[in-house]
Amino acid sequence: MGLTASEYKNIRDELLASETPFFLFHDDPDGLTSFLLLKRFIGKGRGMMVKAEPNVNDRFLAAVKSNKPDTVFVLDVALMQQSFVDTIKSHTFGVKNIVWIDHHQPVSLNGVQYFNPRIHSPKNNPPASYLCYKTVAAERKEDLWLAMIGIVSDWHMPEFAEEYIKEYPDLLPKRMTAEEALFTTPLGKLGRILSFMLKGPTSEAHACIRALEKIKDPHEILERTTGPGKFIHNKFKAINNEYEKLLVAAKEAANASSDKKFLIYTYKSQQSFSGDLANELLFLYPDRILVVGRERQEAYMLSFRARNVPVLPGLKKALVGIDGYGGGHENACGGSVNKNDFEKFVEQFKAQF
Ligand SMILES: [Mn+2]
Repeated sequence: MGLTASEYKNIRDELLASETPFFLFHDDPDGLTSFLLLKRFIGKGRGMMVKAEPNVNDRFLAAVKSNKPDTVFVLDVALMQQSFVDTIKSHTFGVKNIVWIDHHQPVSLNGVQYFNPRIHSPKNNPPASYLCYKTVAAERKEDLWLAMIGIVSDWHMPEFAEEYIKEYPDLLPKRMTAEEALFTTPLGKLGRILSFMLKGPTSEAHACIRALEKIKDPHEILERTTGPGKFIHNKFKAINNEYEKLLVAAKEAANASSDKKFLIYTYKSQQSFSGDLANELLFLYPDRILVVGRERQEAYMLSFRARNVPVLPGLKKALVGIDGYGGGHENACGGSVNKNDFEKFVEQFKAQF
């Protein structure tokens, strides 16, 4: 499970050898905690989120140039462009090493030290935060709380969960599935806090990340016992109020509808909550096929979930003759459909199941 002992050692050696590390990480709890685990281990480095498209490409050249790192670490990001690698390793940029730690579909690039457990076996894909914690755990046992937020948020319950349960029985009372932990325990709430604190303006997200760097115990956030803990909780609360309203409306729609096979819910918001809503609604209504859509100017941005049937083939077929697109995993996927075609799309989608 995970990487080999020599791979973990390799990553450690790169971390310890770097004077000026720069981290590019996915803007979700898994990516964020990966960054913090490595930064806390070496006590230095700067970080930047990879937002929108999970792809490290030329849009990050300026940031690398101004930070002048000797090593760039890329965490929990599925894609990287060869042109980015070639440019930052050129004489003008002077980056010596690029270390890429990921658990998405393996890819191949030149000039990068690539660590992906799926290369060993396709089913071996624990989250990036799991890999980062295993890299630093010998010295940073006290960061287990942080690692567990990232790991469980990425739907994985690690073999060392018992250590966490022993230390924080109030946050995770017993071993359970990651999904159950996400929606029924304070550990799950911490996952949502880290997810929501990254939403909204980037400057606010950065302020929350700086605050999180100062946190030593998760109760500081949950119980607002320190300044940084309070700061993060306040940001979470503002975003969560909106989320809770949407969740209540979605539940009302689900309970009012006579259709118990599908749950189709659309909403308007500045923020995207579709992934979060779809996941929680699937937990609450495990037998339904879910479509959650955020209404934007021209189109609905959609999330699809189903537990008992693959939803991706139905989505693909339902898109025939529709102004829209979609893709993703068999049981969790996304897409977009033009407003003018939405009714027709829903009809075609329902006909597939
Ligand atoms: Mn991940």
